[in-house]
Amino acid sequence: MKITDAKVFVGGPGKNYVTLKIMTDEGIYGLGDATLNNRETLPAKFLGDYLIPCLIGMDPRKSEDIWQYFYRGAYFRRGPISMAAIGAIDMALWDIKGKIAGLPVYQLFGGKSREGALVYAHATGADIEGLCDSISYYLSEGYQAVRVQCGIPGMADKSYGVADQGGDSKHFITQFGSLPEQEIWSTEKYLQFMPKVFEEIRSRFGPELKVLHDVHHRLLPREAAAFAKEVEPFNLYWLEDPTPAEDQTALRLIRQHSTTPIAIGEVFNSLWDCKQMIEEELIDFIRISATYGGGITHLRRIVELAAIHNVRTGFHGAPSHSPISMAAQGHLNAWAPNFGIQEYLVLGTPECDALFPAEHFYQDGMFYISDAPGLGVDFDEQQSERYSFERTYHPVVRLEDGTLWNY
Ligand code: KDG
Ligand code: MG
Repeated sequence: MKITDAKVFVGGPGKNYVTLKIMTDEGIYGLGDATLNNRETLPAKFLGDYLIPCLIGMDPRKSEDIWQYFYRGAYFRRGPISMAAIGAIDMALWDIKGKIAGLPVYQLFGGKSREGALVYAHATGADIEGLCDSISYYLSEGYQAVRVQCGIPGMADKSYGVADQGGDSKHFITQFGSLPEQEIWSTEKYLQFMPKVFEEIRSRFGPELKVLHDVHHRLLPREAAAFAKEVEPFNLYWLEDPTPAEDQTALRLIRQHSTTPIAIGEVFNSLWDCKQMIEEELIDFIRISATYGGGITHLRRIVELAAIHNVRTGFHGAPSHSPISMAAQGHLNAWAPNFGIQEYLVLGTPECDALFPAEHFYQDGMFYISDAPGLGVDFDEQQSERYSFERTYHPVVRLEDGTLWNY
């Protein structure tokens, strides 16, 4: 069996998805996702200029060797652009493997460890009232876990993860403007207000609700340690990205002072970004995604390492990724012995469903992966002609005195 061709498409409904389609001489094709949020053309270009020419003629069944060829075989390794491109190839090869076997990909890992995978939604509000309305909405939709982000009084801008007032929090997408917007952040105001938000949520919704919160890399290690300790009584399911993710040792201070569970990793692109924090058991959930994490082959290696160190999965799944990557993660979630939770935003607009037809479904707070062979997602090339690339950016963040800060 040989790879005969591969194509990359950039675009989608309200979002630049980067979709790779690998064709073979036996008519079977595989799909992969290389969507690097707000940098979408770069993995697409890397695939087209450098990786696809090498792929032609390779045996698509050799997914391990092909992964090693592009990773170990490269002099300049890692980084989100390169790993998103390798990740898309790897997903597509697993898709082909499943289609050859006539099996859903999770069967190739060892089968299902659970039927449905617990998911969490994004609840947001400009103030506590708005946030509680948003939580109530998700509860009425059957969710058992919600990420909560709230506007901070006195802060000039909405804080991270808060939809514009009157905006649609159900489809919150972190891409803005054709040039970066600027947000102003105050750590002091955030630290004063956020514990009150958790207190109010617990008093209104009780102890059962799984409450998650994303600090989005904004705190210094000492601040994060104090905050994690202060919010312990509210029994968070996780506190995400308390400090900038590149400093693995920053998490030691948090661990020494608090038992609040820590989740990190949505910006990681390799095992080497999280090896130390997993081995030292400084975190509770690993959030690396199949897209920029080098695909299924590499993510599975991380999940295995995490499993022996009591770290559970909590893969990134904001609409930064396409339904192809969400399916790849869905197959891993069905199998992983150390599965924790999956971030899940409703991608299911009619336009998105038409572009990526699939039988996977959400029900009562759980995501169910279909039994279709391969990843179980298709890509409608005719639909894709409706869309093209539109440049977007993440915002940049400054402190109130003008100092540049972490988005
Ligand atoms: O591209 C950035 C987004 O994916 C990120 O801001 C989303 O932090 C995020 C999350 O937890 O979903
Ligand atoms: Mg996050």
